[in-house]
Parts: sequence; structure tokens; C-alpha cells
Amino acid sequence: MNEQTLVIIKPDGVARRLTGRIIQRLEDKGLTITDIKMTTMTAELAKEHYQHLQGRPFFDELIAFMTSGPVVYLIIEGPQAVAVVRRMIGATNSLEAEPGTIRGDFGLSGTQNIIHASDTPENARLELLRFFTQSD
Ligand code: YYY
Ligand code: MG
Repeated sequence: MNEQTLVIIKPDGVARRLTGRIIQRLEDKGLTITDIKMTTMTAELAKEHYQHLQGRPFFDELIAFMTSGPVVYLIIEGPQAVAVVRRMIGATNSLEAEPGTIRGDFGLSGTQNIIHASDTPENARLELLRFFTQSD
């Protein structure tokens, strides 16, 4: 049964011109892009998106980073897409992400880790609503 998940190519991924290679990996896997757009995230939406991290020492830096330039939003569809894409992006800290994962292959930073993907089907529903229904 098909599932949808939200992917965000973060400002560092866009600035480093990794968009095409990241999309290639998702399509090579057999996943389908059902919507795509590029905008700069507002601080309001960034704070809402990362509300689970409010109060952490890196929070302000994270919001500044996420709003520092354009991001690419993708709706990705496929069987167990949430879990499949989470495995493809790798661990949160790029230094610990396995080779073969997007973060493992392209990054060396904890906060600037190239890509976001929803972590549960419930969060995917909320995030798709947040970034594709409410914001435009
Ligand atoms: O879902 P994921 O992005 O893998 O991790 P989260 O725990 O949701 O954290 C969101 C975001 O916050 C992460 O991608 C980088 C940043 N961050 C950080 O800079 N330092 C940490 N110790 C934890 C998270
Ligand atoms: Mg997360």
C-alpha cells in the first residue's frame, strides 16, 4: 500500500547543488515524486516544524540555518515510503550516518545535514499539511 512522506532538501543541499543527485536517488529507488516546490522557509514555519526541539542549545542556530536560503519540498510516494526514505537519509548526525545514505555520503555536519524526511506516518501527514496545504 502506498504511503506519502515529506522530504525537504535543506538550504545547504540546495546551495551545494545536490538537488538533482538527491532526486535521482529517490527515483532510482522506485519512489515517485508527486509534488515539488522551492521556497525559503519562514521562521514561523521553521519553529513549528522543529517545535519538538525548542529549548535545545542548537535551536536558534537550526532556525537561522533553515531560513537562510531556498529549500526544495518534495512529496514522495511509495510502499512504506516514510521508513524507506528515513533509511535512505541516514542518521541525524552526518558524521555518524552510514556510507550509502544521503547524509553519510554528502555531509560532515550535525545541524547542516542536507535533508529532512518525516519520521512517522502521523508526522508525515502533519508535515504535508503544514508545507503543502496551509502555506500556499
Ligand atoms: O529527524 P532528524 O532530522 O534526523 O533529527 P531531529 O532529532 O528531528 O532533529 C532535527 C534537526 O535538528 C536535525 O536534522 C539537525 C538538528 N539537530 C542538531 O543540530 N543537533 C542535534 N543534537 C540534534 C538535531
Ligand atoms: Mg526529525
